[in-house]
Amino acid sequence: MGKPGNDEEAQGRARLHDEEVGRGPGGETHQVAGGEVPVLTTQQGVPVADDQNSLKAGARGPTLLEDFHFREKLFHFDHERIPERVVHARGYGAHGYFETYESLSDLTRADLFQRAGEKTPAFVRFSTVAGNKGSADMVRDVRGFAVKLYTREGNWDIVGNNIPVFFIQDAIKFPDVVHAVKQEPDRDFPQAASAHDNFWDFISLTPESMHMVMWIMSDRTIPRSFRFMEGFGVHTFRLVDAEGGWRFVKFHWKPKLGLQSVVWNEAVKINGADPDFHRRDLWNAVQSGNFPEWELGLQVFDEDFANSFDFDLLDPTKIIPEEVLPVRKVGRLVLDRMVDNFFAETEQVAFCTQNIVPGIDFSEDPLLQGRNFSYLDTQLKRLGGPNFTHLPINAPKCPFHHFQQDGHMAFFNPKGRANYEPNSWGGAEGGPREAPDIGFKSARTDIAGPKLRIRSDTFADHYSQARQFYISQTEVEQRHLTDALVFELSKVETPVIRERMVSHLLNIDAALAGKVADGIGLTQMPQAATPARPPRTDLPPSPALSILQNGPQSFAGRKLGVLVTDGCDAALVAALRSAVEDAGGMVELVAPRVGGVTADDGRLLPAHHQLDGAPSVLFDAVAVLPSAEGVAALADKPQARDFVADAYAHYKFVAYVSAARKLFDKAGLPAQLDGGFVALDTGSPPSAFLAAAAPLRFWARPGA
Ligand code: HDE
Repeated sequence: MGKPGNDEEAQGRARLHDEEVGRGPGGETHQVAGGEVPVLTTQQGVPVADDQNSLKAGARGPTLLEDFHFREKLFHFDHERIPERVVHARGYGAHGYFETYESLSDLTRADLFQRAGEKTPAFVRFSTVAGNKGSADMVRDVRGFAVKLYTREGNWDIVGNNIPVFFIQDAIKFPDVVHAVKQEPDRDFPQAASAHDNFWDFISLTPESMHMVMWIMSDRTIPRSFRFMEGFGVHTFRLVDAEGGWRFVKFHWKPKLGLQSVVWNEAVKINGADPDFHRRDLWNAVQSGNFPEWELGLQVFDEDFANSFDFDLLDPTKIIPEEVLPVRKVGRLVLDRMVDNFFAETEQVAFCTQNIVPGIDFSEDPLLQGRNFSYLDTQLKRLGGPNFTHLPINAPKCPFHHFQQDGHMAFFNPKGRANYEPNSWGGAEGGPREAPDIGFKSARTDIAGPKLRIRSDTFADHYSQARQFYISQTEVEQRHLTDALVFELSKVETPVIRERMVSHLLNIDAALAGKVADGIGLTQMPQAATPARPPRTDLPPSPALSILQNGPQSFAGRKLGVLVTDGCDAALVAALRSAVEDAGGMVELVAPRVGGVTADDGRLLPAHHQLDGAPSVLFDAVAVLPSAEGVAALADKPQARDFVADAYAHYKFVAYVSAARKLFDKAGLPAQLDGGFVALDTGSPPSAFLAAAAPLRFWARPGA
């Protein structure tokens, strides 16, 4: 018996990992002040007597080389880091499952789609692209949305983003776009920011990126939370059925709680107040049992559709609007468990686009084809050898049997005599054999052509869908997009690069180009860039592309920050809390001291945050509930004034009591409060506030 990874072996691996490696030497324990604890040992399992002092020749003498515990400890520490990912270095993951709604056997033979109700274990890692591992969460950037599905027929990785298109059409340009966006090499800044010359220089010389530019300048790149963003497989893939027939497919992940982003001024402040904002959000949601959920949607189409569509669907800078081809929801992804250890799981997880399963296949998209090389290659560098699939986070959860052996850190080499095939050793001794009936088969396609280093003519339209995206946005969203372009280009120091960008915008929307030109102080409008193919202006708006038209319908999953002082109305705070919790939201109290406040009933209300550490940018909406006595001291604090001024400036809904007026006045809020303010002590119950706050922002406020 015993080829690598048979059932028993897979279980053995789990046992080895959990019990032996994880829990130390044979369960030996001893009694200390805190109770019964495991004995500290070296990596070799030798019990350690003193972990505070190194071995010395005399009390003040040099440390001795023979101190193996000291040397082993430092040696291991010195090697704790592995190379961070070249892109997507900052990420955060969670475990969960994918549940199939109904059998898709008519479309694909992929095992996970055969049975309604089937649950497939999943691991998801969200990330930013440009920032280094320690960068802030809320930077303007594309978010990675990488899903590993441990199916019964192997691991399937959908390594996607929260934007359905990409900057470039051919993988050969990937090192260039990544070099351009990351820190400039002579100065090593800016960190995690596209607002610099090199990025916009490259982009303005790469017209194919214009569609993606519209997406990255929209609020899609400042998502409120991983939980409120979409995911996309980006490329066209294939679904292959049991008879070998195939159709094209595009993958979508739709958040159950609706789409939501923050505004830019808020993003800047969140990065200071809580650089781990997205991590903390996912951690808190999962740990409190509010498991985030997305539905998997498919856009399935045949070759006739592909041939008659406006654009080439092998081009990853193009989408199929949902209004043209609806997204069919086929299952749900639920994240219900955080990792035991960040490094072992989230850092060491190795996603590869080449990881597909029978029933799924690639398309000829040249970006996808290039990725299929790059991911495997990058894991070798990052994880140090070819056996990264032996790590528990990367190993399949189904049985697996093969003859691959040796290499760094080989945990599970074949047992027995056969490590090759064909061989003459019969039965189990001979090891696994190929299975033509159930094994992976590529979709049959007829491909022929001259060998050429070329870009297809059918990829030449660079502006039409950029325009379609722009005109699909609400007025507020268009304003944000314009402001983002003005912000980014204002950070560009070289005037010709700024002008070159405006020359592209002229091919997208003249009014947008005009506003950006005005915003960056261009005195003369440049000529429009010469397009490779004349842009179309007849594509209709697609409401599915707007965040605000696909936002939340309730306060579920959202967070209310409640500012309180001593003497605040305990009954009102309690009523508000239960209304928010009934709506599926969360409440956090903010007080002058973290120890809490003494409410009007004499009881202590413990606070989650001290005011300095909890600006209103951390919340989806706020309630300002000071007592008449407490408000004066509050109004003297700049942090309290910022709390309400920012909530107002970020178009948030504000619940309040009359006493808060003094703070509002000092913070410079208008005397005539708008419809985003709901007074709770003059008849409006908390439920009315929550109903009003369902859209989460009061966009009618001036300046939005
Ligand atoms: Fe990636 N990408 N990528 N990428 N990508 C990596 O793999 C690459 C692209 C995406 O959470 C790297 O393990 C090439 C598109 C995600 O671990 C690397 C090209 C999309 C993640 C790599 C692309 C993505 C990566 C770096 C152009 C959306 C993080 C470390 C052909 C569909 C996965 C690593 C995680 C990571 C290469 C373009 C998504 C270097 C060559 C398009 C979500 O292999």
